[in-house]
Amino acid sequence: MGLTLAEKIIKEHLVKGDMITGSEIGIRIDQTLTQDSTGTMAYLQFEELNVPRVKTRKSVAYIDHNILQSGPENADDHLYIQTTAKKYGIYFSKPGNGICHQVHLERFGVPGQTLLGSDSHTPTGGALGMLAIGAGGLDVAVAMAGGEYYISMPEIIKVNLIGSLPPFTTAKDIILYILKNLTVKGGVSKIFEYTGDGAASLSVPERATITNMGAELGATTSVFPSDENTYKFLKAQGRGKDFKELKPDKDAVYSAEITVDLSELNNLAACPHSPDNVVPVKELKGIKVNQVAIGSCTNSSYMDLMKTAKILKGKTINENVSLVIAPGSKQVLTMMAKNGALADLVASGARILECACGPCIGMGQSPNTDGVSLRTFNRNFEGRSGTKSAKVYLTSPEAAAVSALTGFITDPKEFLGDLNLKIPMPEEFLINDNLIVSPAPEDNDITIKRGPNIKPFPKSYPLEETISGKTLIKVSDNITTDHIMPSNAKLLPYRSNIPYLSDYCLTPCDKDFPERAKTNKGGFIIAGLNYGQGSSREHAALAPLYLGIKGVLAKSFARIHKANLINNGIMPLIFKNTEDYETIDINDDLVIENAKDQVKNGEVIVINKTKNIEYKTAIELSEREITMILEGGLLNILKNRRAK
Ligand code: MIC
Ligand code: SF4
Repeated sequence: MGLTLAEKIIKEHLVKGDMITGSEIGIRIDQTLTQDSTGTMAYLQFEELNVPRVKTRKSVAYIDHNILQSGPENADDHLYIQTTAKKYGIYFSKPGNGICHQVHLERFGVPGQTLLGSDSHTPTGGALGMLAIGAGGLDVAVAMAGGEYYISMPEIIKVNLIGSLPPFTTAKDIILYILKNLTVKGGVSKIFEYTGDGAASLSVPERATITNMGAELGATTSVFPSDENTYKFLKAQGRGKDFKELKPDKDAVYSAEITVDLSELNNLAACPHSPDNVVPVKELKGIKVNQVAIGSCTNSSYMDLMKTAKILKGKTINENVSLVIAPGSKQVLTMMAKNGALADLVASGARILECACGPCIGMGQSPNTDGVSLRTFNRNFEGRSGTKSAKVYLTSPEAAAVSALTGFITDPKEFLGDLNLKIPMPEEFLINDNLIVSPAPEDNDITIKRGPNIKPFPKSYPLEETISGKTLIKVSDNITTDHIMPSNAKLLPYRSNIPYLSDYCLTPCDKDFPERAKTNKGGFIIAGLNYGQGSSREHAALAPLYLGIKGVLAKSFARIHKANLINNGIMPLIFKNTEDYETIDINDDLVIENAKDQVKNGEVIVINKTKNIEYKTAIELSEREITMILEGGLLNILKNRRAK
């Protein structure tokens, strides 16, 4: 029986387990990436592992999220990451060099290799035919130390792209179309493997828009074959030697198949407040726009911004619109500075931001109260922009640029007439890696610089026999990590200070939650479906751990967040009867007896003493994960092992 492309890569990296859907496998990791908002934690954890040098083929630390320096915290964290990288064998991409996923694609990604990143959009690398997965910082730290990465073997879904895109319809519209159909929970435990003539026709940056936003489906990852277009991109990046042709076997067997006819697609937009709330742009016609933001790891490539520049050239943006543009990398920005396209952007009224995540993670550029912001990004969760009442729509750069000109949400087809927007792949990108700092040789005496904002991690303890506590909060479906651990310009500087951050934990859902948790010395969280979707931030597990959360009872969990809870010794419990969710209220007293045996058996009875009801819950753990829950988290296990 033939293999899919994802199976081929997994097979080549398989260290533990068998490739049977749903069973746990451990894979060897070739490359890692971190960014600064999760990186500080990942490197603190790496240090705890006591390994003198990273053992991966390549590890890169990027500074792209926490770039606003309104106090010393971010700069201190950058210095901590830079000195750690230098010491332990990690390449360091300085602030200004660009967004991790864009730069990694340009300068480091290699077809057929595995990449683990402490950022949920790491699957962007699938555009090059990598098996690229997002994870919590601790998992990335373990991978840097040479440990394998564990997932349950996903189902592999074939996405057959046929036909070709109509004018002004883009890769963004392909993934928005898939999101509309499959929703933000549709990809959990799945790998999406793209094939077909339509896939072959897309350039690497276009493929990257799709694999990037596969994260919004909740997918483990997405992957494209490595073909002629991959070679063209790598060659233009001066990395033709990294190319390797990769494709699925002809008789590969997939769990399911989806076909998308590109010729039938429209310009689409995700409406507030979820990336799967998708409608045709033309249905939004006439909505007044206050802000347009172009950039983010989804749509900030050279081609994306050149198209934007072509649309804006010689024109002025609408007087009521603020247009901000954050190029994905220094490479993109310098190329556009040299060929004059940057001048066209500036002349049209665009405000050029540094090459970083910027507004995507609420690092500035929050919209006005009740404002409408049209963004080329991947997430539009409520409040993520920094303005709770803002309405954020997600579109392609084409739709964003024309809307900036008209001041209203506008379908590019209606505005652009016969403008030729084809931007060919450059023969050569401008290559200058002067902002990538190489690590020091192995024997070095580099001193790591630690700012005063770095606080110790919260402690976790082995599981007790009887666990009791109150229901501290009850939340609905699709709660994101942005709800659990909000991120914005004010909070991101505290990513290495869990005690501080924990005062904001789940406050978008209930502002009294942290106080209630502290008063009751911990307890339980009750949630609906797909709890913890979105980012990989393990702070969404560390802050609850600090607040004494013992378990989360949910209808289902998002993959990375579930792994982060387990890594930190917090029980992810799944209601066997989803109606039970309705019967629990805040402040109910819950008890779990014989916890250790129940966890080992995979079924945990939670007794609601207040209501006199018992809930059957499943705790779906591998042997390895059972040990983590019993011993109070992965770091404890690794430390105990060392002490023996
Ligand atoms: C995001 O897009 O939410 C982030 C910020 O990049 C996160 C990482 C983080 O929370 O620091 C992600 O996607 O993993
Ligand atoms: Fe940065 Fe936004 Fe991409 Fe996250 S989604 S890595 S914040 S650009």
